[in-house]
Amino acid sequence: MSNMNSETVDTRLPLKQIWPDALVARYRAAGYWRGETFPAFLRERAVSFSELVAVVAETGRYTYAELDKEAERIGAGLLAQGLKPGDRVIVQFGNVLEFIPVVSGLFYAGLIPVYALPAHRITEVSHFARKAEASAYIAGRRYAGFDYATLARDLVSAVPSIKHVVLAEDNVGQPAEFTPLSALKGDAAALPRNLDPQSVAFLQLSGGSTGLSKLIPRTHDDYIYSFRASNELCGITPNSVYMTALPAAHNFPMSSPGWLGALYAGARVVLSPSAEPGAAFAIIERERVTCVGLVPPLALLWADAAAHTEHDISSLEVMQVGGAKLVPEAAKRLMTELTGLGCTLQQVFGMAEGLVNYTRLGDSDDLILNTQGRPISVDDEIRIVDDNGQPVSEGEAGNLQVQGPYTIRGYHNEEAANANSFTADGYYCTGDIVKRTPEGYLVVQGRANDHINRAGEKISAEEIEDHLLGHPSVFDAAVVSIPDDYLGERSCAFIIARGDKPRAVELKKWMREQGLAAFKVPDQIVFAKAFDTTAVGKVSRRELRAQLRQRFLEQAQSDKALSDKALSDRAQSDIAPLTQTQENN
Ligand code: AMP
Ligand code: DBH
Repeated sequence: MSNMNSETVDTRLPLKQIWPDALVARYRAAGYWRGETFPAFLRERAVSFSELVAVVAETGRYTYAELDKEAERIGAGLLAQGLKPGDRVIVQFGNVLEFIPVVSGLFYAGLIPVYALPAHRITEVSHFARKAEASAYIAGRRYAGFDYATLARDLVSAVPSIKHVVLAEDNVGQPAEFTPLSALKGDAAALPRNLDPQSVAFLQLSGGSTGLSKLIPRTHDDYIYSFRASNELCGITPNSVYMTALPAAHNFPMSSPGWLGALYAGARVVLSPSAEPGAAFAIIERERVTCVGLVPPLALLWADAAAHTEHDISSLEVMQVGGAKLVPEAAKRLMTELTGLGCTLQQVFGMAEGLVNYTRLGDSDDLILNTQGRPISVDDEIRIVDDNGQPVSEGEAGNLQVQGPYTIRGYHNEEAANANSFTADGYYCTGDIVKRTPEGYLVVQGRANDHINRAGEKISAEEIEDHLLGHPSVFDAAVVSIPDDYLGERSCAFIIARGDKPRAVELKKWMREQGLAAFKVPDQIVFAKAFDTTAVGKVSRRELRAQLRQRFLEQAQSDKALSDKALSDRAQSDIAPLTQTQENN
């Protein structure tokens, strides 16, 4: 199956994605998998586009030739430290200049990046490090007020496989506790050539629909296909300027078409450390940004701000919106605003596991407003099935399953989860409930599993419940999503206290102190006296969550006079009827 030859470096990995031979042959014959690798295409662009600007960030910019040189220095420097091709390296940066040469350098060295988000803290990062059996951690020293040296120290003591820490320091010249990024150097001749294009290039993170995030192995061939094809559907050319306003390690701004698509095209990548319209608009004006990807709440914020900004943002040609559902009314508002700017709205429904759907730039307003697009590839095989795995009638809603040339066949090191997330014939069960229009476009209706999609950040109910149960005053916890005008969904934790009831603010503060990403701290806490149990006294967590959520919503609806603000204030304390109903049981 692999096209290894004597010159090919074997990255020693159990990290292979196994597509059936017939599919491998089909994807190659169709020209999706071309045997390209990340280092090969990056080196090629350094020649073809050498003097053009590749990356712009707050602290500077690199041409393609400079990016190549910097990637070579970092890659060779890491090998000189004793890392070996195939080793996994946790990478944690905000939207800063160093991020792209670091990732490129890892590719050059045949090292496997594991992408952490800047918001992740020791709980998440140590989990990724263990699952990936990572050997190194590379991060920016400081970002958004957080000092990653603290996290590095905790990580080294928590995960013995981490033998190397490299930090992009801003205090050059001081004696360094960890290797400064700027100090890396090595022999470029030591960099491997001819990586296997079917080997795993990096580990991306899943949103974690159950428990902690899982690691998603993506190969050179499959991922490069996904952004090469995305470039075409999003109009990316060497003249494009792509802005990364969401965290650059997220799959959406990385590959749909993302900064990788932009680099593949020889376009310019602009990293914006802030997605706040004031700051981002100034950058759009300065760099003449043509394309940006946003989550729905940000897109709406931008549309409002665009109406009275002093900045000239007329260079914007495409605004992509994805990561969470953009409801038709919001899409309409957005489209009206964007049309005035001469900018096209594009809906994107994707997942780090693979499948990405886009509305096409020339689609009718009806399709753009009311659907989440259609798959990139005619070889993305979609099934929409009922809970027994049987196909639903055309046009009916059901569970979305997919296999295709850039959708994974299994998570890394997750035997149990793989049994649930993949069918016997290898389709990925997305957990999304969708229906298909006669034109073959998908409309997202909801999802089958209990995660909260908080403005595009996926939060597992189970993971948060597990953490809450660690608090001495929490007897039981159930976490659900509640519709939210701004975030799309917010998280709400129903808590049964043990002994003295803690205050909601204290519980939230305690959660923040657990070394968890801040977006996982429940937005709301509601105390209950008891949860319903089934007749046999056993609780199905899913049913329980559904029931609590339903009651909460019914109650909110029954009191129409209650403003959103008043509702959330009240939710900080007990909600009487809920508690009472529970008492009656
Ligand atoms: P992840 O697996 O963490 O990459 O998250 C992917 C999930 O985000 C999908 O399975 C959907 O549940 C959700 N998602 C992404 N884009 C959209 C969209 N445009 N509309 C609705 N849900 C979306
Ligand atoms: O939400 C996502 O994970 C997502 C959204 C749009 C994604 O991974 C993508 C496009 O590639």
